[in-house]
Amino acid sequence: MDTYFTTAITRTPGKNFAEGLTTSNIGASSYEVIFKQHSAYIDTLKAIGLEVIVLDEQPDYPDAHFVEDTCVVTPDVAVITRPGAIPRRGEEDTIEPVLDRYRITTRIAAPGTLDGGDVLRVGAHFFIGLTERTNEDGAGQLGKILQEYGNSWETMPVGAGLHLKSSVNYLGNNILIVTEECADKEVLNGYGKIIVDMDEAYAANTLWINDHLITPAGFPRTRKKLDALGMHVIELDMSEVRKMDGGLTCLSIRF
Ligand code: CIR
Repeated sequence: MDTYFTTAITRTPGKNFAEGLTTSNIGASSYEVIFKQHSAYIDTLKAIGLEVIVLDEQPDYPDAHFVEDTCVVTPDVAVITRPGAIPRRGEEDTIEPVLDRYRITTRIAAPGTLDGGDVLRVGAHFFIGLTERTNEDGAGQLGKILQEYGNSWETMPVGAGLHLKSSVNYLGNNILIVTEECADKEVLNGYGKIIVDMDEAYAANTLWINDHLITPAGFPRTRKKLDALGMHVIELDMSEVRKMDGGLTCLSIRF
């Protein structure tokens, strides 16, 4: 059965957010604009009925508003990650006390590395992407914990994009949204698929919450495919978030 989400944890971007890691070469990002885009994101989550926790900015960690990477939350447990990017290591320590209020917490230990952006939950099954941020050891540690709580898991190598969820996301009802590059991956057989066109690949990072689909603005062919699913589709401008290699899923922890 599909998850019903009630809560989201977010963090306000710091004024130094543009000092965060990025590989995209699409211009300098503006604090005023990202602040507005982030506020619109929070308003949207509230409007669809979630309780939204907004944590204070973390000036020591310019990427800290990408909270998703710091943990993996299931109905039973919150696994605090060990982020793969060294400048981001420590963000997870700021999230653990927040998650302690909701779940038993446990941690990924060295030499494991794991970013939450590499973990896709489809009910009680988890796909763990192997990337520059998530290694076999980190995936194995997470898998063992998930299994202890009755979940299944498998790894999948990710060839393009920063994280697994840059390329594949779950939209409920056994449907995935995938980039063309991931469309034929054997591990994803058995799911319905929305395949985004190559030049709209960023829109594969569409966020599904309780029959609402939040998708980045500016990808009309993907929008049309999402509309055909009959769910409520909301577009949000993610321009400044994208400049820092982020997307809709990474701005919140949902459970
Ligand atoms: C980073 O490179 O870690 C950040 N600038 C972007 C993280 C985006 N996170 C995500 O997609 N889960």
